[in-house]
Amino acid sequence: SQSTVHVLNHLDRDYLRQALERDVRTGLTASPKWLPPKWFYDAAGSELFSRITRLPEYYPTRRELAILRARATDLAAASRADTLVELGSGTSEKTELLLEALASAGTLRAYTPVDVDAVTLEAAARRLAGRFPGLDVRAVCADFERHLGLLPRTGRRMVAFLGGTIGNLEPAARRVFMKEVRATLRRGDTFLLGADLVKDTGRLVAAYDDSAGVTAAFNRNVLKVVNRELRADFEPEAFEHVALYDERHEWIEMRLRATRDMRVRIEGLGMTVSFAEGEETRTEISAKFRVEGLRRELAAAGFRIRRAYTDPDGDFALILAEA
Ligand code: AVJ
Repeated sequence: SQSTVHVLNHLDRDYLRQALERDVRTGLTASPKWLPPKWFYDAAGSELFSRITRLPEYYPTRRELAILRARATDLAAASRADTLVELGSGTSEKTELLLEALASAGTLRAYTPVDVDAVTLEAAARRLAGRFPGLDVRAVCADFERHLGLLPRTGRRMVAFLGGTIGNLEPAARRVFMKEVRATLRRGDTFLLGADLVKDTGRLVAAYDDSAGVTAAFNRNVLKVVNRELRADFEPEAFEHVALYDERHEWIEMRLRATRDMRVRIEGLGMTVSFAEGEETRTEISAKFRVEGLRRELAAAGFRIRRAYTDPDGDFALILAEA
């Protein structure tokens, strides 16, 4: 039986352009300045993120994989899902373990990866369709914060949100997001959430400031995206990569620090933005969690906790919640 692959591109160039325009205008006229992390992920940014996941300092991917290796069979049995929907799927590398477990359990029928980067999305969809004969792969190029309404409405679904990407949302946005995921699900459907846990500050900071400079290149990539898409003249090398841990909020912040006074022309927005030497633009937060806090937030969104696992070192959590 052949697999089928459909790619639904909800993010056409106009939509993407408008969303980027709005974000860049809003973020770079704010004080302090900020840019949302979703714009890291063009093809080059996705490739840099793949390299990050293999860095010695970046533990989350390996820890989550270890949990999946140990628990995928149990998660598949507990969910009895036939349709796996993965938000922010990227290369879908870790997903294979879940798909394998669901296939072995005999329930698997369909897989819907959802990602903003169309190139990475389509490559992953084709790879997994080749790997799982008979699998109905319906990839959706969309922004998971905005397009949950486009997800499949049939079958017994598991929505997976892995890798700790939930940490990119601020607490208020996280509450809204969890409630929206809950609202798209029916009783018996499940939500599988991967989240990075609070730990020693040194290890946290090292994971976002690696010695090879890959995270720095990933951080600066957002400026290259703005240059290309909005005809701007940022000099990425004139910005320094900053990663710090905010103990009060329990999140990592990535910033780009201007190394000198600069005026940047953004032709596509008809605006010029000034940066003072030392001025920092926030490009990402990556919140770190406690298992108890995650349980509480999921319960507040209307989920019942079915499983909560961590790796043996307690670095990362994987929680299966049921609608
Ligand atoms: C893909 C959002 C989970 O926050 O750890 C990695 C992105 N940023 N290094 C994370 C990221 C810098 C990553 N997430």
